Amino acid sequence: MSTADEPVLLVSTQGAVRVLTLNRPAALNSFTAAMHELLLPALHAAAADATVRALVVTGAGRAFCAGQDLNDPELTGSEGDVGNVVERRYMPLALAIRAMPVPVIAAVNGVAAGAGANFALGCDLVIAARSASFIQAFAKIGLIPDCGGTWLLPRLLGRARALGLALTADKLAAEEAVRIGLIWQCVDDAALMDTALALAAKLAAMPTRALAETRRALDDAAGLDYAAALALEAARQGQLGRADDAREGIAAFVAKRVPVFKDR
Ligand code: T3D
Repeated sequence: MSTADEPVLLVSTQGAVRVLTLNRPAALNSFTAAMHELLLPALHAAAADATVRALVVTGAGRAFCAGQDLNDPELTGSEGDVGNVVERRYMPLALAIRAMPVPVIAAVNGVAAGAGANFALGCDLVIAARSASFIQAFAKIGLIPDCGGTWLLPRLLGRARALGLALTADKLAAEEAVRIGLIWQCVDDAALMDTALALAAKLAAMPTRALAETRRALDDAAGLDYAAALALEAARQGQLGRADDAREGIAAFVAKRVPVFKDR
């Protein structure tokens, strides 16, 4: 249970895994200016810390995140300008997640709505509790999907399902989200954090730089034709092949020992 004195973002570390917990449970962890002021620096800090090799984001209480706090003075005040909030808050947030040098797991513990849904979907792997759900809530309040939704949804689902979710703003249950390919995995509620942390620990022991380069290559290849994507693979593989982790991975395989990866 959080108190008024608790920070709206909790930061903890378990071995090589950094965990960021959105912590405004009474308002379903919706984003405020104060939360953004902590979240982006926390992402930058994790990115800059060489001891961090995987990141988990989750929410406190019964929700993951209900998107923008629609009561926040930054939005409702005289300076309130939705486009400006999106540009100053959600663009840097979405870009920071996509540029993390370590794999990012969203452990979606409950409802993820609006920018909260797309914040999760922008992560590398999304694991949801069985009771969780995803809502592109924007159309209900006269807005379009943001925090990367217009880019992510059609790529994850195809145009028909992307538009279906965005136009209806209907709730999508976690199991259905797995079935249609929106997220990676759905587990029993009680198993969510253990599953997410075990996966994060597994990824943390893997060649971090190659994992981040895999994300980057997939994203970059999405805008290329086949031949250009093959050329990009060759160029990036060339760089990784000269790095210590690839030498270590190959040497460990040949010597039949467990590799120790250090690149980041
Ligand atoms: O605006 C910009 O800057 C542009 C950026 C936009 C990005 C966006 O994210 S736009 C979309 C914003 N989000 C929403 O529209 C979702 C609004 N919330 C809901 O539709 C529902 O709360 C949920 C479907 C997520 C959950 O429903 P339910 O029935 O489980 O919970 P509830 O009773 O509606 O909410 C519980 C409390 O959380 C309630 O407060 P109360 O009555 O107990 O004092 C509710 O007002 C509060 N809450 C939920 N979502 C928000 C919120 N308070 C502020 N902002 C919210 N987004």
